[in-house]
Amino acid sequence: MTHCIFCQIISGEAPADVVYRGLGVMAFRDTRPQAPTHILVIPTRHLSSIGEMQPGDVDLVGGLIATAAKIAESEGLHQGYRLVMNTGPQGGQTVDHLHVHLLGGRQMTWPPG
Ligand code: DGP
Repeated sequence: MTHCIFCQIISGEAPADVVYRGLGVMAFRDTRPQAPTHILVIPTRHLSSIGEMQPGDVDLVGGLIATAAKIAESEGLHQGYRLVMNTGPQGGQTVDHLHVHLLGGRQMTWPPG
């Protein structure tokens, strides 16, 4: 059994509120939501972080962003939303499986914490 919680969600070993499944991409609701809509968009192939990206992964990451935009539309986030990719400990990454946070449903502030 893999120790990666997101890989466990992909395989069905761990539960999740899944909102989207596509070719090489999956999205589910965050269990610690920071906004009314908080969805994680992940690749189904394990990749630790943006820092581990290889040149051949550019399309994969582009696909995550395109998927997040599609989900934002289906979630009714017409007023806008925020995409976040925390990378490494100082970037606030706590799960070492690359993911895009899709946050929406409230006014976002800047700078982020
Ligand atoms: P980050 O801190 O950027 O690595 O984001 C990881 C997010 O993953 C964090 O917002 C909480 C969420 N999370 C952690 N464990 C689980 C889980 O088992 N299920 C779901 N749905 N989300 C999780």
